[in-house]
Amino acid sequence: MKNYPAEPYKIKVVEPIAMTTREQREAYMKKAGYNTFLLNSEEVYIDLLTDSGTTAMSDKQWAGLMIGDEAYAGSRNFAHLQEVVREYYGFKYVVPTHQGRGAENLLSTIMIKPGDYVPGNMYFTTTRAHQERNGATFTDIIIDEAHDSQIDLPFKGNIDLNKLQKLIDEVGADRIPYICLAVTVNLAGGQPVSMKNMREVKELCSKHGIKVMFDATRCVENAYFIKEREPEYKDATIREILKEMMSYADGCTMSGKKDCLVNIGGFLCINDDDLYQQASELVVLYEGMPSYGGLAGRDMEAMAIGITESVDFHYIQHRIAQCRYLAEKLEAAGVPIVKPVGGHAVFLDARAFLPHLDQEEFPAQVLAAELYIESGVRSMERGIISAGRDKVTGQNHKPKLELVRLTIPRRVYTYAHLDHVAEGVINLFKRREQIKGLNMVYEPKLLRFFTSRFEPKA
Ligand code: PLI
Repeated sequence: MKNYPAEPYKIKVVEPIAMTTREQREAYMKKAGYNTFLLNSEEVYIDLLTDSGTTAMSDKQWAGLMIGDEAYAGSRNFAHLQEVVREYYGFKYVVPTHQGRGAENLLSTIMIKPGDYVPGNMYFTTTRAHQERNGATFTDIIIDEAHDSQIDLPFKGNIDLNKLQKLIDEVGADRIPYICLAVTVNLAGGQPVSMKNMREVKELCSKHGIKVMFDATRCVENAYFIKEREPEYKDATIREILKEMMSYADGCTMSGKKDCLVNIGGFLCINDDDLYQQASELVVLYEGMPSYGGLAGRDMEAMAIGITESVDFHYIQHRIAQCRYLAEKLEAAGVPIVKPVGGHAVFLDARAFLPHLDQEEFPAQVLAAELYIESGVRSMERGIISAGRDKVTGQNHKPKLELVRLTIPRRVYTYAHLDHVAEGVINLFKRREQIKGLNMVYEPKLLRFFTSRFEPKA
């Protein structure tokens, strides 16, 4: 008998997906320069590229679109969004943005001065790019274990307080405008941060006058792990946990395309009056009026409703169970994956999968390309290509984690789809020795993983 929760929703609308042949997929992959970002969606059977903006919205959210108030200023949907954000997250101000990186742009621009340091629990691509663009150095202060794919810890996203203290001692608190604490940590495998750690980080930062800014993108997944793994929270609701988490931050950036269950949208939250004033002046330049910030009224409505739906226990329990279901199938066949399984994806360990390849032959990139050819499943490289180059030396960053992310969109695929994914990965694993590396033949300067192109090595 099954030992996983069935879907807590039923299907009202369907979207047919492409059924392709292996020959077609080989041609599509070649045309896309062996970069899964450059495939057309119509060439993909199961799309696990990302969980960002790929959510299936609920009937209530679609109904919400119809009550979009598209006034240029003072839209009622902004008022609704503000009310929901205050109620569920507890922050004083919210500035809508077109997506998460819009909020990162505002936050980095108003808070960073050249020469500053921004510590964080592992980097995220766009987040670090905005920090560096404003003259800061990103410093990774996540616990060491997060860089090892095989260490199984309940809160592998935690900040190492000694690393934080050391940075403060070395550069001085006045050169650390804020700490960026991601809940959960995407590139570590979707790993959560404990409530205890958040509390301790806040205490240490308060002592030194450093602000704590959350990257709240997957905060609901983090709340679920706290309920499951931190005994004192086992009887608390997801909503209560979320609110307490946010009480340890001075603000947050949010990509609404993940845990707010929408296809587009994001926001910046701030408690400080003066910082809010600065953000609301800047948002006019980059996004729009502070009361819509790059979003249509209808999008703000869908996001407000999505926030209320996201804290439903059965929704989030099912989401995490889907990740575990896929992971268990892969592990049973000996496929190396990141442990423990996080909240939004299963990550293949490409180093262990393809031990015969050097990191500069791009094992994760080639694994993602081969998985598509094998099964029509689109995944994403999260290794040396995503990590980019050192801004000073120009050398490749060489992250310890060389991963392929199988990201599960919210409320989109069934367990049968995941069976197909598992079968594709396992087939590839059986013929892993035949897989050769890639040469990079085109490399853009910024965020190269999106558009770089490759050719198979001879
Ligand atoms: O894609 P945006 O601009 O809405 O959000 C940027 C962003 C910020 N933080 C984190 C942790 C993210 O995961 C994130 C976007 N992630 C994408 C697109 C992903 O595929 O994971």
